[in-house]
Amino acid sequence: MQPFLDRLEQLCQEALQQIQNAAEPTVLENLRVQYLGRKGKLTEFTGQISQIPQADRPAVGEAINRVKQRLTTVFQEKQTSLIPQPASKQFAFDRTLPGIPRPIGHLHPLTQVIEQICEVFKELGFVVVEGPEIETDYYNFSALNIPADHPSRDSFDTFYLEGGKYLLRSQTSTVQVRVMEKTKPPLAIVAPGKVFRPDAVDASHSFMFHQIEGLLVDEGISFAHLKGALDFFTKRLFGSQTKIRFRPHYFPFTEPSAEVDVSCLLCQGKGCSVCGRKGWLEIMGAGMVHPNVFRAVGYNPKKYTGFAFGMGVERIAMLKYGIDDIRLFFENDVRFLEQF
Ligand code: 2U9
Repeated sequence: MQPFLDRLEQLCQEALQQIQNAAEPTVLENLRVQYLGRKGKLTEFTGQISQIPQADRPAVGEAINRVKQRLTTVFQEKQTSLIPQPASKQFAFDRTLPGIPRPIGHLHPLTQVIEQICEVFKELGFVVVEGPEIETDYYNFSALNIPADHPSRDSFDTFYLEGGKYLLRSQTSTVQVRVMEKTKPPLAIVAPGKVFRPDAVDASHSFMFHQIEGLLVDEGISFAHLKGALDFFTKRLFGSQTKIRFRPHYFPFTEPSAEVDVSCLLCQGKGCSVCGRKGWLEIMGAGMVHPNVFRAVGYNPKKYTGFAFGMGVERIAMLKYGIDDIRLFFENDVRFLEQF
C-alpha cells in the first residue's frame, strides 16, 4: 500500500507545483482537466484501487479523496487570483453606471430682473452703461442740482470715504452725468448698478440696493415722449394690460417731476392687500431733466430737452415675484434663490 500512497503524494506535489506556475486561466483549466477531470490522473488512481488488498482499500480511498479536495480548493483559489483586477480599487470605474447629476446654477434673481429691464429699453434704442460705485461729491450731488446745503441731501447722504473726499454713490445718475460730459446729444442710456443710502435695514429697506436709471436727450423731447417710453416699458415688463399713472412729485434733478404707478399686478386695479386697497403700485420716479443739470455738463438747455427716470430693482423684483422681504435677496440662502 505504501508505494501506492507515495505515488499519490508525488502526484499531488507535482500538481501543486504546476498550479502555482500557471500564469493564465487557460493553462490552469488544462491542468484541472489533467488532474481532476473524468479521465484525469486522480480517476486513474481510483481505478487502480482494485489492485490494493481489500483491508487497505478504505485508507487508500480516503487518501485519494483528501488529495482531490485539496487540489480542488487550490485550483479555485488560483482561478480567483487570475481574474484581472483593476490597478487600484480607488480608480475602479464602471462606465455603465448612470452619471452623478451636478446641480446647475443660474443668475441671481436681481441680475435676471436687471437684464429683463435693460432688454426692454434696448428695444427702444437705449444703450446700457455702467460706472464707478465710489464717486465724488460733484457727480453724486452738485452736477445733479443738489448743492451742498440742499435739504434733499439728507435722504441721500451716504457713506463717505477718506474724510469726505469720496463717497459710495446714492444713485446711478452719476453715470449719466459722466456720459453727458463726454458725449453730445442725441443720447439714450440706461445705467444699472448698486447704490448706497443711510437706511436702517428692514423688510423693505437696505443700505445697499440696485437701481436702473434712464436718460434720453435730444432736441424737442417732451413729457409725452417720457409717458410713451414708460408705457411701453411697463406693458413689456408686467403685461399688456398694465396701466400707468403719473403723480406730481419733486426731485432736484428733474422739473417737472413725477412718481409713476402701475395698476396693481395682483388685483388689476380693483384693490387688494398688496396695493393697500388703492389699486396702484408705485414703481419709479421720472421727470424732465432740470436745466441746471444740462448746464453742469455743458449742454445748452435752450436747445436740448430730455427725460429721465429711475427705479429700484429690488422693489420691481419683489412686486413681480411676490417677495415680501428685501433681505432675502442678500442672504444667499439657496432655498430662496433656487426658486427663480
Ligand atoms: C440725470 C438726471 C436726472 C433719474 C431719476 C428718479 C426720478 C427716481 C428713484 C426711484 C426709486 C430712485 O431707487 S429709487 O429710490 N428715482 O425717482 N430718478 S428721475 O433722473 C436723472 C438721472 C440722470 C443726469
